[in-house]
Amino acid sequence: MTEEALPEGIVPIEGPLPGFRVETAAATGVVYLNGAHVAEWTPAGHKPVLWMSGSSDYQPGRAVRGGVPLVFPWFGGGPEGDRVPAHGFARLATWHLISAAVSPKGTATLRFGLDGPQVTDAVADSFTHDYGLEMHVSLGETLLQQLVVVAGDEELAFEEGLHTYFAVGDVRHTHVEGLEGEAYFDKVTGSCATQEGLVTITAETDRIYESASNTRIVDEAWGRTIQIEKVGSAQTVVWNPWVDKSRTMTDFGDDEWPGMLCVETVNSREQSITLAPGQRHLMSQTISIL
Ligand code: TA6
Repeated sequence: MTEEALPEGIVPIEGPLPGFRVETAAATGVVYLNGAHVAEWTPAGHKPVLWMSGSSDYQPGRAVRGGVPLVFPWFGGGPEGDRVPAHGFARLATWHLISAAVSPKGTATLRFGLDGPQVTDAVADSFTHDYGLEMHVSLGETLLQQLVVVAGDEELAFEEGLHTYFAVGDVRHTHVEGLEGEAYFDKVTGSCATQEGLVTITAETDRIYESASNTRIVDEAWGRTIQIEKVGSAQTVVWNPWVDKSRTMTDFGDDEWPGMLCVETVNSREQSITLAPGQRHLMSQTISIL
């Protein structure tokens, strides 16, 4: 799709990464071609919903610290913990724009594609090239993201995620509803547990919940509730690095952890996906301010 064909309300940008800025009556936002990465989304009349580190890298082929990094074809280090880069290579690859449109109400919909054969770097060579990905992003009063994975001529097994960084007023006065009673794997302690009551953040928190439920982030400091509705996802990951872990990340400011909370739409480990040749899988999330 050429720049000339872009509808009013969507403009190309070159910095800090190539991509597109959305400015409509419904919302503003930014999506980079690097990883089809939604970096900003601000619905009209609200504070920014997505968090972005002030220390993030913006280099093609490097992860961006914030917004909605895409996880494919493995989560973290993969089922055996031995895969690099962390969270796979799809978020580091340059996607292409398939189409762009703006609705009469100002919802901007951009569709991006990544074809397996396009991804030629050495890391991707450790994974089949016989697949296709599409990321559909609609930015308006709500944020809708749809990740479609299509298997080629071979069976395709993968993990996936939408690793959303949410902006909150103070994570110490924020809780997550919708995960009560759910089993989870605690990556901090290495043990399994069951969620008792609301999820509150009082230390480094890194949990993979076995839950297909919708969730709500209740931000007391900013007086807002963010709802995450999901389709095709069997797990929700909740992550905040807290003090010590933040200091180990060069692209994460030491004093930034109170302002963010990751609530992620995921299929990993026992919930990884296996597609038959030619089969498709859709995983989506719809984010809204209640
Ligand atoms: O989703 C939580 C997590 O797996 C954490 O363990 C932490 O590593 C986080 O992702 C950030 O990963 P990244 O590779 O973006 O630094």
